[in-house]
Amino acid sequence: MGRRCLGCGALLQSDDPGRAGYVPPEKTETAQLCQRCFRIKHYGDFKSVSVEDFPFDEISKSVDLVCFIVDAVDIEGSWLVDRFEDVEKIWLVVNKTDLLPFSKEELSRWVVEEIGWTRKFFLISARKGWGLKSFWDEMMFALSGKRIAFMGATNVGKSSLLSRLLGDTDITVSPWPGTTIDVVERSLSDGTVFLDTPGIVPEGRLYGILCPNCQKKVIPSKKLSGKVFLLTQGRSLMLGGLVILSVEQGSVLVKPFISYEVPLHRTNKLRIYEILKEGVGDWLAPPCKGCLKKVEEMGWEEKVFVMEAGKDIAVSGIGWISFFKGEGKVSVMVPKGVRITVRRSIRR
Ligand SMILES: Nc1nc2c(ncn2[C@@H]2O[C@H](COP(=O)(O)OP(=O)(O)OP(=O)(O)O)[C@@H](O)[C@H]2O)c(=O)[nH]1
Ligand SMILES: [Mg+2]
Ligand SMILES: [Zn+2]
Ligand SMILES: [Zn+2]
Repeated sequence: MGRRCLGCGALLQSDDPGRAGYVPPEKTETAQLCQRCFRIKHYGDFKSVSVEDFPFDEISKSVDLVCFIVDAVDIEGSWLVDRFEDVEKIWLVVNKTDLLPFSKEELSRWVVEEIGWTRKFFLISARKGWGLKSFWDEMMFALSGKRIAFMGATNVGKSSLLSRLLGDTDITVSPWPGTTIDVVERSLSDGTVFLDTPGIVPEGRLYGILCPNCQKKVIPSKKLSGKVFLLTQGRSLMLGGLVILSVEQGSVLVKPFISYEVPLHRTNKLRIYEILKEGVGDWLAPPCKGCLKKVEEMGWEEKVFVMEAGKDIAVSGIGWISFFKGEGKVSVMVPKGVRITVRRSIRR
């Protein structure tokens, strides 16, 4: 067996610069990191590599515990827990809670009541270190000497979490989905083995169809704080040129919770096609021109919901819109296939 990259888990090789794990021939003997990880770490220069047929099921069966990580700002989109047959073995870990403007109690109650999760779960922030001590202590109390895998959708922070827990900065982390490409293994002296794994690519997550530049804008990096908009009948709110909320009947006060780098534009529904043609990709971006072309090729789809105060429309991979006054029939336009969920708001 060859050596693996300490950052992304790829088998190191010097044959094909286009494939995962490449290191230049003069570094074959000494390199700890592949060229791709080196570039991510030192230049923030990301290259996407496709991960095919990763044996998720085999890995989950081979370990004693699966820490299933979900993204607090996209719980529905990163909720792939159903893939696992053996739920007994899963601890749910909700990461990136630092991005939410809600208390731990509010989120905790919502996970139980709205998601219906009755098993063990942790609310953490790998970035801020929140909740890590009790997570670590419980894990070591119950499972020291055992095999533990970190699994979940791409970009939820699996590698960040392991890196932070172990104080191991070799593990590669990046703002883009698809960073880890094979198993990254680390062992403790007591025999505990940690496996960081590639992310599962979720279906219907909006930023999955965008270029790395647009992804960086759409994926929230700062705490979300909604700005209030009043929308009356016939009015629309555009989240960049990616999501369009229109009021068909009634009037509502809404608060979009999305990355501050996605501009919000309020307009008349009648003007949307004109703006999509002339403004989006230009003064209203993301999407950039290239991403807009891709969206147009896929097509748009529109869904209608009856909304009232206390509910959210969550659009996987961009954020959610909270309704907190009024009621009405609204339509949501998104690129075809993007997942939309109506849910009870986290803050009641
Ligand atoms: N705000 C915030 N960002 C986080 C947190 N944890 C991770 N991130 C960020 O999320 C992005 C993805 O982190 P990774 O650790 O590479 O995610 P991953 O799940 O390993 O992703 P893949 O390897 O692609 O499956 C990076 O920009 C991290 O800095 C967190 O607790 N809060
Ligand atoms: Mg990773
Ligand atoms: Zn690597
Ligand atoms: Zn783009």
